Amino acid sequence: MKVLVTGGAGFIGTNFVLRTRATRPDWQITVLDALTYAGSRENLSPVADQIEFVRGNVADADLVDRLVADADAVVHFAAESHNDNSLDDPWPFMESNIIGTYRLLEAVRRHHVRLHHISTDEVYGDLELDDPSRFTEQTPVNPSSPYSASKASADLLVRAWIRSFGIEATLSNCSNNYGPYQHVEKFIPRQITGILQGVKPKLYGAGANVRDWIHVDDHNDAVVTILEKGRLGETYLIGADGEMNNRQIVALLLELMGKPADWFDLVPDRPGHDMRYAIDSSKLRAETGWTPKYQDIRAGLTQTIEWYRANEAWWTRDKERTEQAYQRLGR
Ligand code: NAD
Ligand code: TDX
Repeated sequence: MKVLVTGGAGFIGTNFVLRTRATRPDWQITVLDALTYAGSRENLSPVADQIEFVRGNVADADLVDRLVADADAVVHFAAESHNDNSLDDPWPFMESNIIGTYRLLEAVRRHHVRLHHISTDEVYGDLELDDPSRFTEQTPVNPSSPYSASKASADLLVRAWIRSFGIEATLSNCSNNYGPYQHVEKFIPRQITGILQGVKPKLYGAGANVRDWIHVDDHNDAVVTILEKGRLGETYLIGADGEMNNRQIVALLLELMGKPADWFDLVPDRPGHDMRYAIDSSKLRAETGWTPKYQDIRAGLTQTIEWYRANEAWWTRDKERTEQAYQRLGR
């Protein structure tokens, strides 16, 4: 199978390409990535001679048409992905996430190519802390930030192209990922790399917001499962029952990295900050048999901390610029 992976040089895409080279060696992989600040071609150097790499924009209609025409399936990870950036400058999110997805949809429609669209639980808005419910495939979209609104827009386009044009597509909405190769702007790597540099973790607001954490390998295994066993036209929620509040995550990182439990700062909150995400992934589990392998976040975080410790050169180049940007935002 010839698979076009968009955004394959970013956090989840890199892990997807490295992992599927090992688990699906018969797949021929082409990566399309614009190499924004969030993507790095070096991430793919272990498999550089086994894949094709194209630097380009998913919003470039001609390029996307050419690459899709040559593929059997597309896995669409490419997106601007950071909420804080979307609050600072929404436009790149509109172009990459909405127009980029539209260009892909038109290309898969023309060439009858299978598409799997990667999305996020953030499209469903947020839940209260004391609400026992979780998001399901029936939850109405209700996004809060320019980022999540752009992802919800893309999801709605995919659903419309399925219904109106009969394209062969599936969608998945996953909860918060952690693991190797995640950009230092994101919560967990920001705190791990800060602690490694002797800087206290920074919690937004009171640190009470809850996220539903999943290891990136479990997300990517679910994506492969949906490609191989998912029903066309369907949406699947991906989650590993990993709800924790941000204070609890920081407490675990401090313990695992040998720092006192009170060694953190509270900083001004993110505007519009979603309170809680929680995923009910029983549809995916019942239909495909997928289950997460990382049942224990302690083990997953230990592996992630070790990766950042061992790969300092990978993250130091982005760390200073990222922290300068946070300083401008007061966070
Ligand atoms: P990331 O920011 O680490 O990587 C995004 C990649 O896409 C980068 O390599 C970047 O260069 C590339 N890219 C951005 N705009 C592009 C464009 N216009 N054309 C081509 N390439 C472009 O993001 P990530 O965390 O790996 O997220 C990947 C996907 O997974 C996104 O669609 C995101 O919405 C979704 N997702 C992420 C999470 C999470 O916790 N990180 C959870 C659920 C869903
Ligand atoms: O320094 C910080 N301190 C802090 O308390 C940062 C960077 C974040 N936070 C909080 C905000 C959130 O409650 O931690 C939580 C996680 O923040 P992010 O890593 O920015 O993730 P989030 O906003 O939840 O979105 C993530 O999950 C869904 C990804 O970035 C998205 O791409 C994905 O769609």
